[in-house]
Amino acid sequence: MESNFTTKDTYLKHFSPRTYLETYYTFGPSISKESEILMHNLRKLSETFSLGRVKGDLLIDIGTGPTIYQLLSACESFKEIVVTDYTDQNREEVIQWLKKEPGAFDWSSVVKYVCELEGDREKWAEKEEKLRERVKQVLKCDVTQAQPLGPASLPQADCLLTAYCLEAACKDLPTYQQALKNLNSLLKPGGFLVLICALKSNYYMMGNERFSCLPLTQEEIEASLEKAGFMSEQIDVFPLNFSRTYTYNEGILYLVGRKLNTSMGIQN
Ligand code: U7K
Repeated sequence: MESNFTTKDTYLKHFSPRTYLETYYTFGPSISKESEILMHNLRKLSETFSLGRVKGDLLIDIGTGPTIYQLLSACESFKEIVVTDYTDQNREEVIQWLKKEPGAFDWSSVVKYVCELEGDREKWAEKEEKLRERVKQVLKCDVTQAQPLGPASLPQADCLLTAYCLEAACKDLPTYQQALKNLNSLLKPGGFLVLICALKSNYYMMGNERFSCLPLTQEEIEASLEKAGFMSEQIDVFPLNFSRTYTYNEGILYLVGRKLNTSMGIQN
């Protein structure tokens, strides 16, 4: 049977970071569904990383896309951050921001919002600098491969973060489960997984182009995580939906899990 799921090749040829950023990450004065979801995710990430429970040396962001919002709280709790994406143009977009190149996307209003959550809106420029300093590498990744980062040798991470990536990268549930197993190998036993997913989403628009998404339920995600050697510690589902012009979804899942310690008896 032929599958119409968006291929990796289509991502390389047709994914436009600019169109995507302008559609989903314009943090304007008029409140949109997209910015409500963004603010919600920023609040959850700030709870996770600033309450001090999730911290360590190395955090790897899987499928960073062209965005950095997801790292704004994490950069306070991790010494080193590695960002990764399959598409060259997404990695280039992030590098532009890291290097403060002219024409880089302006994240400052999002950074200010996070600083306000963390207690001091005025520290936004320092936070930008901190994040730029903590991102040590920008790597290619492919979650469908047994070694998602290829031959790049990194120590196992203390935390993996992944937002809206796996459901876009995986065409069916078995592929999704395998991708989680592939990611498991990048994480220390006892290490944290922070996952954000648009539930039951089957597509998202970028300009006039439709990109596929694997519709997943909370139950499918939990079962897949368990099979892949993770346990879920915190699962929140929020009844937030993207604008129907761009996407179909039924809520946003925010999950914090851990890699099981497979050596018997020892629990971190
Ligand atoms: C709704 C609303 C907005 C998908 C979920 C539904 C978005 C992120 C984005 C992206 C890969 C691979 C493709 C990554 C193929 C790693 C994800 C980076 C959005 C939604 C939804 N979704 S935005 O598409 C913007 O940048 N990704 C990969 C897909 C590249 C193979 C292999 N390994 N992505 N998704």
